Amino acid sequence: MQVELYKMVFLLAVFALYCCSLHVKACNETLTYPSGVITSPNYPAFYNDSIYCTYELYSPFGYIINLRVEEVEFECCAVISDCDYLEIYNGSETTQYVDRFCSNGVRTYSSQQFFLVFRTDLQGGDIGFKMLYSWLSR
Ligand SMILES: [Ca+2]
Repeated sequence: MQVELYKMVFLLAVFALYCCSLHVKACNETLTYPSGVITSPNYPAFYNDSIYCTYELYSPFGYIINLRVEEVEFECCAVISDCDYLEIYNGSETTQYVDRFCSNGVRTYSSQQFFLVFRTDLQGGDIGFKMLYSWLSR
C-alpha cells in the first residue's frame, strides 16, 4: 500500500516537471509551418518579467519568409536594451541583429530564416507583441 503511495507521488512529481518544462519550452519555439502567428507569452495579457524567449523560423529551398510585426506594446526605455525589447536576426543569434526595438509600428522583414529574441527585464510589463509570417516562393 505504501509502495503504491510512493509511486503515485513520484508520478505526480514527474508530471509536474513535465508540465512545467513544457511551459518553459513554449517560450523557445521553432516554427516550420508555411504560415502562422507568433505572440509573446500570455498575449494579450501582460508578459512576465525576466524572460528570454527565442523563436526560430525556417523556410524550405526556393522560399523566403515574410515576417510582419503588427503590434508591439512593451515597457520601452531610451536605451532599448535597458528594458523590454525584441531583436530580429536574419539567421542565427551569432550574426548581428538587423533590428532591435520596443515601440509600436508595423515592420516587415524577409529572409530565408529568422531568429527572434524577446527579452524582458526585472519589472514593468505590457501586452507584448503579435507578428505574422508566411512563406513566399522566390
Ligand atoms: Ca520590463
